[in-house]
Amino acid sequence: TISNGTVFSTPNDENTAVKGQHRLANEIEHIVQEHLKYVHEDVNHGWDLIHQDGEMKVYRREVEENGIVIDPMKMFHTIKGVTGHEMCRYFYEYQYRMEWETTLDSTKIIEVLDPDTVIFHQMHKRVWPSAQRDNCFWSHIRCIAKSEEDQPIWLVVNHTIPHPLAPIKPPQVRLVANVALICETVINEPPLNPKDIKRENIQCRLTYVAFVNPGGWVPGAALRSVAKREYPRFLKHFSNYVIEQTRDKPILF
Ligand code: 18C
Repeated sequence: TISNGTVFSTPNDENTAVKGQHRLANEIEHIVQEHLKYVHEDVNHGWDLIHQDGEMKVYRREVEENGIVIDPMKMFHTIKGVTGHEMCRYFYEYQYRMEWETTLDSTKIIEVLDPDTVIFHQMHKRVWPSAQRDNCFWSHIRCIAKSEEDQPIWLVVNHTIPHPLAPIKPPQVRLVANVALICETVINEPPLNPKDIKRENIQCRLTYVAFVNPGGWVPGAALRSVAKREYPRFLKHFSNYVIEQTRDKPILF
């Protein structure tokens, strides 16, 4: 469906609810637009490159709020052989979550708002000596067309919200996160017939941003070292996971 140059994807055809017409629609729209606005913000000022591995670059901005470390993270990567849609699809869909997410003890869907928007409740692994963290968030996938010729942008945003079906149960601590995975597909040496595009002709340019408040005090130095280790690990592991999953499948544009 094209309206004003914007295409809202239809990934899932079991339409149980009308797309984009639910109580969180306005909030989600606002957060999605914020992410799109800052996606090309340059990282030369105030951001430290804390990890680099081939095409992968991980940046961090050191920020504390009331003595709690809430460093924003921003990472870039280029992944060969996959599309932006594929990266976002595997990131969004519940059934793959435990196969690539290494920081979780559990995940469940507690509400479906529309085919592109669900609410998850997740329990993270406990990192000694801090309390275990959980997170309740809406997750939204979207396709944004730029023009007829360009490949669309695909994105997923996960944003914490309270929910009656996910009360906070101490000693667990609820973290507050706002993360976005934003992907574009690049087609190299495109064959004349688009049907002849092969995995070797495609790559995905990815930006991932994370604003995470641990939701209670944790030793800052420990948090920074866990983050420095875990974010690159996540990105590498998740990318390899999608490469493996899609290798012998038809390309999902
Ligand atoms: O985006 C990711 N996952 C999404 C889908 O599951 C999810 C995003 C969540 C935001 C980040 C959550 C961070 C949780 C940290 C809990 C404990 C870490 C466990 C480590 C296990 C060995 O919607 C992928 C997210 C990749 C996250 C990388 C880790 C970030 C570390 C941040 C530290 C948080 C503080 C808690 C522990 C401090 C210990 C001293």
